[in-house]
Amino acid sequence: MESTLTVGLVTLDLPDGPLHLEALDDRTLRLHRRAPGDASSYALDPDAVWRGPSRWDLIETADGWRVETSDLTVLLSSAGALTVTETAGGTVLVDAEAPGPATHAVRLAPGDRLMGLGDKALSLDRRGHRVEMWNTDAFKYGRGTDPLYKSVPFVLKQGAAAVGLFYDDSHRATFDLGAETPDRLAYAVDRGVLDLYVLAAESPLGVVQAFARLTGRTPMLPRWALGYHQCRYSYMDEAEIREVAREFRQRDIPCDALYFDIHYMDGFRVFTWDRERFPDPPGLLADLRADGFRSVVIVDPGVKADDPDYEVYRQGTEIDAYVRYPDGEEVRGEVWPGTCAFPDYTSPAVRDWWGGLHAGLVADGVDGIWNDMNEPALFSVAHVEGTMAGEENVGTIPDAARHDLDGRGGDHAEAHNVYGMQMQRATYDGLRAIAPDVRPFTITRAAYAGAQRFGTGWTGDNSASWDHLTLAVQTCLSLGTSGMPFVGADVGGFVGTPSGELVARWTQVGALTPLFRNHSAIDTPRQEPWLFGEEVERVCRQAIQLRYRLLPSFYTALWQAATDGLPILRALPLVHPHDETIRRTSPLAFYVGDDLLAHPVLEEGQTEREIYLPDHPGGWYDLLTGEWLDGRQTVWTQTPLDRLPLYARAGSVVALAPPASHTGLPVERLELHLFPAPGAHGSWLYDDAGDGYGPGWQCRLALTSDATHLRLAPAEHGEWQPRWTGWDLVVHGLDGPPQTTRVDGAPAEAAWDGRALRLAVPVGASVDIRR
Ligand code: MIG
Repeated sequence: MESTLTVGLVTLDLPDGPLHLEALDDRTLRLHRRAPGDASSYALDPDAVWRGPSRWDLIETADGWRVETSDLTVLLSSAGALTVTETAGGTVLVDAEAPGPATHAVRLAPGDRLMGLGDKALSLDRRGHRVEMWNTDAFKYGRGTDPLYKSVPFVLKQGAAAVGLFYDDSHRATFDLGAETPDRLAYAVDRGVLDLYVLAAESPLGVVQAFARLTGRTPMLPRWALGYHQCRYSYMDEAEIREVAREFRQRDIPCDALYFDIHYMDGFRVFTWDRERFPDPPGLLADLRADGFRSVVIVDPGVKADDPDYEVYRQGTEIDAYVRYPDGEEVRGEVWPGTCAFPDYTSPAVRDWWGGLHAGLVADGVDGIWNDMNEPALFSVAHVEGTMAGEENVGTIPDAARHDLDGRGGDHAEAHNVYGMQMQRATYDGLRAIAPDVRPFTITRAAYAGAQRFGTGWTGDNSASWDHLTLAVQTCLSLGTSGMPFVGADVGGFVGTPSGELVARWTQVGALTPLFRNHSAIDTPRQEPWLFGEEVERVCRQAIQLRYRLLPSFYTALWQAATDGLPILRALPLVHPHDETIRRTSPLAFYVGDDLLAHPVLEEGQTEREIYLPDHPGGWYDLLTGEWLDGRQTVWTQTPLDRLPLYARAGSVVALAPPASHTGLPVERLELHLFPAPGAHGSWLYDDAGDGYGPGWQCRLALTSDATHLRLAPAEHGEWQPRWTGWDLVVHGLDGPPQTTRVDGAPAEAAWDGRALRLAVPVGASVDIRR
């Protein structure tokens, strides 16, 4: 065994080639077979800085190497098998056998759960399944359909310890997650190489944060991205979309964005408008904007290639933008516009060109871009003599096609899984350049690890069924666990016709998911919230209004995602990894940000149910009634159609905005609900202008409580001054009217309403209540 050594690096010269072990820091390892200087990863955040381990003690042993960082002890056998333990004691990871050039296997303990892996239509814990990484247009997918649209080769293994395994190779890969042998996780990549990152954090949320550090965080999105969005395949013309906008305002249902699906284009040619259906886009979009609606338009990758007068196609040929076969033939496939060519988004020049094409849409008043079909999905691939012999219709660009891969050159087998992500990147960067003072809003269907750096995503063509409502929650939670915090599923279901009850319950779930978009397919009835009778309309209005009331919490959680890599929605096992009751009772409950616990109803006809409140010092408060409930207990609760069970963590301060028809309206006063718990606690509240790149305002709302006093002490940071004229405090958890209430040290008026104390204070005021 020959080995070379630098600080933080060991190389084994194995018979099948070198294997490197590196430490990026004391808890982040990389075991890989890439050549030095190989920069092929599209997943890694180019801005991440790794300082190396603070300690790196390397000892040669009888069978390999023993390495110690300040936190981990790593054994690397002479054949390359890893064993990682916490220096303090616990086992992190044990390889089942030595890795191959493109394989790796890890031992699973009986209680280990396997989360992550992107948008799989499976329960949160994927153990026992076998899944593939290959972006696929999975129209009408069902439970277990695999693969789907996104490929995130990242597993969070939670047992006694939490560890992340990220296999950074974009080629087609498979994970056997204990399907073949229950105690073994096996990874194999086809034509790629082993490039494994081991993220050993102290908690599962820490693993997710470490993965975000590695692959990047979501950018801050415009505030309107968190509003309610209404989509349809398609709103067919100007009159129809104006009518939809009018209905929202007349019916007092909040809405921030309307979507234009493929029929807005002239013969589905990207970057054009159908002038018969939409004669005056700038006029229409300006009117919508004046009424508080943003406009998002779909842009597909396929460029119509059979029309000599089509400017976009012609420009692309001039810069050699399209993917070709090895013999130089352009890859042609059928998509909506007819025969299309496909831009190679793995080329920087093509990304620049594509990004620039959005200038016209932005000038027309378009606010956001929706990238669909970017797996890429091709209805059929044209047979090209000599190069395609024997190829089936693969539904995508054939493997042999050539890509730039940022100058390195390679084939579609390597580029496939990053194609959609690089399209979204081109879009994001284009929008940044065209309108530098505005935060881009992009939404993608296909993705690879790291796509969160370029915006948001949705979960594709789901169906209007109760099981899909469950899948929507599972998929959004899993994507959050996989580094993609800002996602949503089509509310109501895309395929099929939902019942009113399903739309109502799904709107409640949507009100809790970052991307809150109702969408439905062309051959189904329209699906706006008022089309299912008065009761459903009322319930949907209430759920959407609740979302607008919760916007300060969502915006704060978005800021945390953008700065700290925390998911916006947090599956309960990420927060309470050792609470076994969750697994049995509440696999689908989740946190929104730090403080809110959601138990949405996902079953038909469920008008009462059990709800598990996890262990939490000080317990919980029902967000809407203020009722206090102890932790680590199961409560029986009524869930009539209009009830969405939501709880606030004791010790938190939850800010509620007044109901509003859209996010563009100034928020005059914020309502701050204080949910005290014995001891020192508190919450974060973030605010800024809602768009652009100006300063922010971060406030730590410290809340302390003991037998005699309750204190709110806000600590404000940042240059931004929130525009609220004041805060209306609602203090829960008091036994009765207090003896005295002081605001910034001076006695103040406060009203006891029989359950809570209410008082108006200036923004940032400290409050001292003597019980
Ligand atoms: O084959 O653009 O997932 O959201 O409405 C259908 C039409 C193509 C699939 C997307 C869906 C969108 C639809 N698209």
